[in-house]
Amino acid sequence: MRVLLVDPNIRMDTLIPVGLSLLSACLKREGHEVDVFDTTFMDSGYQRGDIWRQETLQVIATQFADVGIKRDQIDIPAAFREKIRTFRPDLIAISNMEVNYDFTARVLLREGLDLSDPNRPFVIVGGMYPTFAPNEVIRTPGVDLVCQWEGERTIVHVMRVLQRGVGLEDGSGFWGIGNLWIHPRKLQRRLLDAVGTDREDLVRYLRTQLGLSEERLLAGLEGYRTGVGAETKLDVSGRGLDSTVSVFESGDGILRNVTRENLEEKSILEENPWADWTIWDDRRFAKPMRGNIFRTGTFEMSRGCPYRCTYCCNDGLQQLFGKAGFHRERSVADYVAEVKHKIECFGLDFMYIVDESFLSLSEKRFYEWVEGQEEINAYYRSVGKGERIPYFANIRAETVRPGWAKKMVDLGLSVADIGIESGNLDYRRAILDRKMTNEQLRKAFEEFKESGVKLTGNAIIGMPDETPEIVFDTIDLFRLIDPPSITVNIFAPYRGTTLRDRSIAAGYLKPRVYAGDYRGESSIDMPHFPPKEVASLQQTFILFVRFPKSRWDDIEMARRDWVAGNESRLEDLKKEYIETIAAKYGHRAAENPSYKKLDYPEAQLRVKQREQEHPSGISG
Ligand code: B12
Ligand code: SF4
Repeated sequence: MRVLLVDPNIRMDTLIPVGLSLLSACLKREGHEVDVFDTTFMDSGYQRGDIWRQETLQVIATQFADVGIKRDQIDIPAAFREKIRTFRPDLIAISNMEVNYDFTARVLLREGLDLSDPNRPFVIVGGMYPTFAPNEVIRTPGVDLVCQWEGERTIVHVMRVLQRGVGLEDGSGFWGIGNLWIHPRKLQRRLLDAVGTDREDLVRYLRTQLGLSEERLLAGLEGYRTGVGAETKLDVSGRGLDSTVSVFESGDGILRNVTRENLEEKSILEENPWADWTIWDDRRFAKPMRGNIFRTGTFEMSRGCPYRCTYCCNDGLQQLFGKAGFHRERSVADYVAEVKHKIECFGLDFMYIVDESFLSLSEKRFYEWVEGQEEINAYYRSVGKGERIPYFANIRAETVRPGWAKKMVDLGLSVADIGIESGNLDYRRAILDRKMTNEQLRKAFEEFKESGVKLTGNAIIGMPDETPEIVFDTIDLFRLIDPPSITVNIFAPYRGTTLRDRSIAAGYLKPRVYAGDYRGESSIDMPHFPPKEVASLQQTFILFVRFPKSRWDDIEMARRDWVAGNESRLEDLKKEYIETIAAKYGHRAAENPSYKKLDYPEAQLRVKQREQEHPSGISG
């Protein structure tokens, strides 16, 4: 059967998506045919994500045009319809973050799907946004299924049901599949008969005819937690599905399978095949990093973070799935084998490790990884690519043990992030649930600085009940630490996080509002610290950190001017910063970016050769 994976990427964020690549590998292992509809290089009308970082001096402008990459002017809904017409998928599988859900609902589902066609492909939506807003997503016209969190096992089970073709109309065929919400076709059809295919009408109908209040429609997390409706225990053993499940059926006929097997059984990371990258446009490998553009591959060594910062998805995931067994690790040997294979097939010259807290691991595992990375580097040398392959990792300050920073740098660590977030200890501890001391943060940076790596310190500004004074505490801590590189994000109240709930309770955010992109969009509105003020501090944050305090009056004047709509003073300061200070921190654009397009057919051929060596498919 055929599955069309969809990445509704709206801001030209490159990097190979780990989640969809794993789903593709799982589906191919079952014998399904997979294709992808990827909007990354289509002009969606949204500004490119890295522009915010460039304009606020966080990164050096890199020119995608220099490596032949640009956004194409394409009628996206028409291209989507054409893809569906030619590929004829049995399932359309869409991956969403909060920032691109509105685009998905409006542009792809509403304009791209023919809701009146009874034989239209089934649609499943997964990723972080559906995980935390299943109640809303399942009611989007065109959506049949919603996957909460991990999708590897779920999508395979869904395909088995579609293949069997039984219980599709009333949704009963899908009962028992872990992490799944179902909107039976029968019910959808009843709605369509009643109101036609217009989305606004449908939403109105759902609200009024079914008595679903706005609150109810959006009570995703709460509804899930309390299991709205009657609970039925079902025995579905013998159907190739999980053996017992709870199904919650609410009055509106939508079914929720509330199983948590994915986290409690054998770790999914132990049974996953290797990610399938053959589905992606080669341009997705091009990742700007510190002024260069590398041929980058994405890798996962562990999944889930043991911490619970209140603005992060891990807070919500642990609320949904519990802490036990949440942080899971993959075998180092399997990881090493896959990295070598991917370097060979895809000509990588950079590794981006997606783990959220790379050093949250035991000493034994750390040294296992050291050996593994040495093996990867030896391989990299043997194919004449260089001494060692540079890599990126996310690091949490308290997890940096003595000597580890040096080891990581010796092995090729080239870029890494450490979250400072707020420089005010009380705020950081009480509101963000980040218990580390300022001294721990300073020391972590010191360890890496001594080893000569360009570590990035992350800040978040504009968080609920934060004040401009607290932001200046953060600026002071950044001045003390003096990170080689700085990222300044604007707080985004993503669904599923404690800080979102706090923002709503304080009246800073309306429950229906989508959180924006934290690189540059304010979503909350605090009377004592309005969005424009927050934005002005993002504009000037790096200047306040890097210039001597004797220049602060100039910077403050430029900030006030900027708020009033006059940008010239700020532009002059930015120019001065780039000319006099940025270069000192090594911020300069590479003359010859490393990314080169690889001859894809050849890469695919090599993957095919490997498949013959490993008959289990693309897994190792
Ligand atoms: C690496 C990463 C990036 C990379 C690469 C993203 C990419 N191309 O995949 C970069 C740097 C480009 C990036 C960019 C952004 N990111 Co980011 N990113 C991450 C990070 C750290 C890891 C992602 C990952 O690979 N996880 C591992 C894989 C296995 O998990 P997964 O992708 O979620 O997929 C699994 C399930 O979700 C599910 N699933 C996913 N899709 C589908 C689809 C179907 C049909 C099904 C059935 C299942 C399913 O199954 C998958 C396998 O189990 C996450 C944090 C996290 N915990 O995930 C943040 C995270 C996803 N990012 C986030 C954000 C906000 C962004 C940005 C908006 C801002 C930014 N960081 O610059 C942009 C937007 C990019 C875009 N595409 O629109 C947020 C999303 C919050 C939200 N609720 O929406 C997260 C959760 C971090 C956070 N703050 O909490 N990001
Ligand atoms: S340490 Fe990072 S990934 Fe972990 S909960 Fe905090 S912000 Fe999220």
